[in-house]
Amino acid sequence: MAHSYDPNNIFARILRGEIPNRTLIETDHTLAFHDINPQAPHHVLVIPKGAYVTFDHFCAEASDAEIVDFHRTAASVCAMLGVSLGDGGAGYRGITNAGGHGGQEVPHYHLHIVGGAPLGRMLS
Ligand code: DGP
Repeated sequence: MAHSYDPNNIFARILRGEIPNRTLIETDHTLAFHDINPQAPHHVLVIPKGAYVTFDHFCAEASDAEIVDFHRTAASVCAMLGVSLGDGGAGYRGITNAGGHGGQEVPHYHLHIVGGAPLGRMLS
């Protein structure tokens, strides 16, 4: 079944400039901005500019350029936040929620990057 994308979801409206956001990085294909309700000292959302609902939808339909740009932008966010192990940081967690069982609230694909404090184990 095809993914159906709601063009009026909150992140689509952020991308259209209808709702303000605190941008960290913007590229041709990707936007990274601070979460409005941070769950840790650092909580950034990375979203593609294209209309994709979930991780699997993005991977199936986005171009290679979009997919590479998305991940490089996410890595740049880690560097900017100082959480990357390569820069001597203490680490972070990347999370994506998909659909009802995944607890996804905003139906535009996004990667949460969370860090700045020990996060404990989620899956054990
Ligand atoms: P999820 O449950 O994975 O769909 O997470 C959605 C996240 O989006 C949640 O952590 C809160 C954040 N969020 C919702 N509305 C806004 C908004 O208007 N601005 C920003 N910056 N973040 C938002």
